[in-house]
Amino acid sequence: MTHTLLVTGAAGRIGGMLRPRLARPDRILRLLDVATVEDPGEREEVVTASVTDLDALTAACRGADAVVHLGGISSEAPWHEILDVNIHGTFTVFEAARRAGVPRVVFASSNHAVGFHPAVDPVPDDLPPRPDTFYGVAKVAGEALGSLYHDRYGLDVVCLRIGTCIEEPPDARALATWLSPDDVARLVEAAVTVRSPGFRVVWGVSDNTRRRWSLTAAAELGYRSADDAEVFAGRDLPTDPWTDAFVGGSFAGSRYDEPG
Ligand code: 15L
Repeated sequence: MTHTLLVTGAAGRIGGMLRPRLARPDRILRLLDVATVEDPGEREEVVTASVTDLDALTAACRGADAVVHLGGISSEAPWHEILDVNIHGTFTVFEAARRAGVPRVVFASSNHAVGFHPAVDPVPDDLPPRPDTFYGVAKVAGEALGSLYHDRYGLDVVCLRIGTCIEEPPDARALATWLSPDDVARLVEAAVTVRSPGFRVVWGVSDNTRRRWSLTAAAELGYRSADDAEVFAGRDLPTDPWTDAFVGGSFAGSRYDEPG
């Protein structure tokens, strides 16, 4: 049987990592973004729409078996933008999934939902919200929406508190927080396919030698990391004073004031 995965924010960095890695002969990837999705393949469908458009999202959800919600602004931004794209956009995704009868949503949350927690070792799976930015507040809101849509409507919802998901660690902090391109695909695959997860919040991180964040909850989904940022440890990577202070590193340390 062919399965359809709707991926929001598919033209973004993580979307680009996932497309080749989630491709399966029995799977259609339905790729939604406001930006251009480059070179769609045979088993890829493109939907040009904003995550804030409920009608478009509901139409895109029809016939899908799961939604992987990556769409949104990927770092700190003015409040009204975060509110519209990241908070309202995430509500729209859950509501569209419910309306269209999609049983599962995998939500790309972030370490910045809990970024003002001290960077202790180990950091457990069940950290309560402590956002370090408006961006992090939106991730907390997304996790809360996931909890509501699970409890109220029975959707399976897996929230991934993603670390630094990029081709190679850009700084010293990422030697601990890196989530490799192959590992993010392994994690999303586990979250999409595990039987009846209910509502879960797990860390999204590779099994780095310097990792502080627990992988116990992610392992319960069936995720097994195969990568370790330590292979990049010999490089002269920039560091900052916030790495060892807060889970969210410089997002917590650098002050942002709302313009105006
Ligand atoms: C995130 O959530 C951001 O989207 C990304 O740009 C990185 O800053 C990452 O967290 C991180 O914490 O390294």
